[in-house]
Amino acid sequence: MKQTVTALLLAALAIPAAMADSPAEVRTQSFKKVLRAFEPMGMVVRERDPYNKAKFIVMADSLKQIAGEPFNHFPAGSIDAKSRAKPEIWSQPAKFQAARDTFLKAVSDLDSTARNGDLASIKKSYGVVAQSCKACHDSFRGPEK
Ligand code: ASC
Repeated sequence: MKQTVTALLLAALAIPAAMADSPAEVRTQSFKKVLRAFEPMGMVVRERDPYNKAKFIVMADSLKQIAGEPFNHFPAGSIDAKSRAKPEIWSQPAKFQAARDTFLKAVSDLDSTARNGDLASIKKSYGVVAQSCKACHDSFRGPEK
């Protein structure tokens, strides 16, 4: 009886590990969070939503807080059936790091502009972030599988 209980407990403990997402899936979810933090600012920049300085600062802060997180989820060779990550991420690590740093700098600059700049300068800073997304995707993200 005691052994059965122990076995059941051990089996239950093993379930979360078996269901855990792959590193690539965790990474994708993390990038989606970043995109969801970025998009509301795009609505303002495209003048679909009104510009409110205090609210924009909150959005820029939120993006800055999480922008680096996906980059903690690139263990070597973590490409699964769905992942669009290219092998170049790991074969050209300096180039990949530079692309990440460019993105994080652009996000930080957008946050500064949100505090100190007007809507026109925010639009420019937002564009630099979007461009840094695209530059990294062009080099390091393959087509949808
Ligand atoms: C986005 C998004 C990107 C970049 C890029 C900008 O909102 O999802 O990948 O901006 O499209 O050109």
